[in-house]
Amino acid sequence: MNKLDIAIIGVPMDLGQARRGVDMGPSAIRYAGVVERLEAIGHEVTDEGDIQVRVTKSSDMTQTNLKNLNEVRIGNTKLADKVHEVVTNGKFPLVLGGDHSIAIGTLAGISDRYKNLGVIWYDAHADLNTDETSPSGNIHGMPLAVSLGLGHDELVNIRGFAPKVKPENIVIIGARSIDPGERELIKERGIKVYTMHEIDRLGMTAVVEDAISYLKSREVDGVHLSLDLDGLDPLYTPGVGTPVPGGITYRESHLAMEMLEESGLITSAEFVEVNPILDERNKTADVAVALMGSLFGERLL
Ligand code: HAR
Ligand code: MN
Ligand code: MN
Ligand code: MN
Repeated sequence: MNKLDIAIIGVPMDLGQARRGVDMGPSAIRYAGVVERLEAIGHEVTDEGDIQVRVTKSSDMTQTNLKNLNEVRIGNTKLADKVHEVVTNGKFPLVLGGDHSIAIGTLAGISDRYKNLGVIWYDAHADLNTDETSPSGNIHGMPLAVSLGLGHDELVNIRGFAPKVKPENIVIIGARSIDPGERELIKERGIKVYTMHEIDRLGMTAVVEDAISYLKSREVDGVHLSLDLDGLDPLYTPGVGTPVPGGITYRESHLAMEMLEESGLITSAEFVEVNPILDERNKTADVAVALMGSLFGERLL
């Protein structure tokens, strides 16, 4: 286990989707003992507190079908600056959500540090919609497209450059709800996707081994893990806003985290979509923290 200097950043963001309560995700994850858990492994952990998300509701002047565009942009800009600061100081950013729109800010904050950043997107969804293809107008369904430089300018250009990632450096794991526009984009850009079909068929061991060797063949100089708790089956993580049945199991997820830790590739991470209002006794936050344990080197023996 490599001793890390981990900086925890909470993002109480609930404006990228329609269900309130996901803004309490960072509190629920802290309550589940994230700091103590990572310290017990032997890491240096600093809780940097929360990014201020809800500013006074400013009237949106932009003509757009995107919900809360202005506030999502402002929150993500602050997050991006904070993540950039943390990375510049040599720390490992661990971002706690909040809905998945915050990946826009996280990726904007880290990507100028890596010339060839890899991304692992662990999620039931592809989050590859743009303002043109989105069926909902919810920005949490768009962050991966935004990071590719596709979608609304105000989101795409956070921190003044785009794109943040290359399509061939992305690996999606666990997808089982993909919209028509997303499917087209996946094919057109050649994005690597391990749907539930591949996980069922090959098993999680082969999927993660393959994902790791794929990213190595891309010669990535860092890998960001963006883990949406709805990637797991709602049986294990009921406290999410858009549950999709038929998901990844608890054991498979631990295995994936352990294998990613052993690869030594992961240089930043975020855990998103924890909604304590929809949860059962903080179960989803507990699972998030347990998975972080595995990702950061906790082992049974
Ligand atoms: N694809 C749908 C949309 O764009 C649903 C997205 C739900 N997204 C998340 N993130 N929970 O993975 O609206
Ligand atoms: Mn997501
Ligand atoms: Mn920089
Ligand atoms: Mn999702």
